[in-house]
Amino acid sequence: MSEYVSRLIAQVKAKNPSEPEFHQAVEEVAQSLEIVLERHPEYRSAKILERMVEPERVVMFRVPWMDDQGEAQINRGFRIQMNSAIGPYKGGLRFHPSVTLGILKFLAFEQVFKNSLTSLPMGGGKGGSDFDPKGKSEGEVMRFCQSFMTELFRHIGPDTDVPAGDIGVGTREIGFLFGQYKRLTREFSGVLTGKGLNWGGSLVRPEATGYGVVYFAEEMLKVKGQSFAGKTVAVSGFGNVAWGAVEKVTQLGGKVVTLSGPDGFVYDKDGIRGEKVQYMLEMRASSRDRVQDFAEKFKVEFHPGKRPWSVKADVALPCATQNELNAEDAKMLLQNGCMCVCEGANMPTTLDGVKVFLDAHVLYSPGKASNAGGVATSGLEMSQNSMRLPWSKEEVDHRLHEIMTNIHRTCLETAEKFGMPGNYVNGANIAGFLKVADAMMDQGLV
Ligand code: NDP
Ligand code: 2IT
Repeated sequence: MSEYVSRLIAQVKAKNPSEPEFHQAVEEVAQSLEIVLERHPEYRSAKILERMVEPERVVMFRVPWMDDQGEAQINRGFRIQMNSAIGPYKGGLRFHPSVTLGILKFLAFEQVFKNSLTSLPMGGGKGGSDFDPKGKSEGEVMRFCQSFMTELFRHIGPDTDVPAGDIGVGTREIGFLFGQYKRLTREFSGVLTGKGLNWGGSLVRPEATGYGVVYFAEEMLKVKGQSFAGKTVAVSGFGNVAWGAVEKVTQLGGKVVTLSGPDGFVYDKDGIRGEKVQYMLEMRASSRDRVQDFAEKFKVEFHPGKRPWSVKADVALPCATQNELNAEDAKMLLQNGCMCVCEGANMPTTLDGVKVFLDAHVLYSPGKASNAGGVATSGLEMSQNSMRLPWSKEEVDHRLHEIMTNIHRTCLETAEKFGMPGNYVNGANIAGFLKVADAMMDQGLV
């Protein structure tokens, strides 16, 4: 590692203690950028990377709300406005008990590069709360969302910062948040994406992240002259991203044999399709967070407390959460003949897991490239809101497909240009960086 990059990583660690996920995200990107910073000393002297690891703004606030028993509950809310060089801050909101400042900073940092790769004018941001939706009533979720927005509304806007969903935040929560924003501002605007279809949402947004992951994986397979037809696929997670991915893999002739939740994973040798895919929506809406329910309903194998990486699969799509696949899991996948790992979640693979995939030269793509279809379709929702004109399903899906194909090509072309053919990690990091860095250079020291 160059002295410049190791010094930068050391500074980030010293300045942001107890934020291991943020360190991990920065380390991965900074290592990829070594060669760029070498070739372009102007980025070093303008301290572009030093600026990019410092959020433009962080808002942290109290979220008080009343539970169904009449007891006061207090959560913590955040919005990280990471980088606005190429557009308004854009990125999801996560409601999960594991949410901390460090987790959201890693997600916001990743989002900057991802949004740049989409080619749409969106800066990077992320937010959320340590609120746990598990087991909460609809009334509790609504009161929480209203209280959350009562503070957040003053920091966001359709040309300032446009939040959306992530873990624990779907159309229902976006609805409660949007209703409160409208009430506070007396404005009906495209301030959030992932809205319901009747009130400004875009067709295909719910499916977009998962579909996008599979469109991207399809391009990866094409590089080796292959396709999804007849392939066995291991998916982790069971939420929004996993759902879209399972549906699209099945449409393309692949067979998804696993899903996972915090309680373990299910193995379905016949393949997850039809009503089983529909049931994923019910599982998520139930707020029970159990895939054992799926195993019981469809009488398939359930492996408590385990992750799905020990099964035999040609393709793996990690779609649950960060650091859910380590070096040992990676080796197991390879031993079982896995040829393509395409990330749906954000940073699901640990740094040593990534190294295993890169050293083995299998097809491996980082989430910031392959899961960009969600935010890209959010960008398309923003366009439709600005025009006040909705597009058809075919139009949105066609644009999503085109964007994913372009991101795939950009990653490979950039990797090639910088002498690392086939390395999607470096390709994504470098291409995502260059656009933002050049915009920052143009805009002066801000
Ligand atoms: P959902 O809330 O729809 O589903 C995620 C589910 O996965 C949660 O119910 C969660 O359960 C569960 N989960 C958490 N940890 C694990 C684990 N270790 N193993 C298995 N399941 C687990 O979230 P999304 O599908 O929206 O998000 C999944 C991932 O995709 C996240 O990394 C997110 O950042 C990323 N992503 C999402 C996009 C979107 O548009 N929604 C876009 C791009 C990326 P529990 O709460 O109990 O932990
Ligand atoms: O991680 C992500 O890209 C998302 N959760 C989607 C963000 C968005 O603004 O649609």
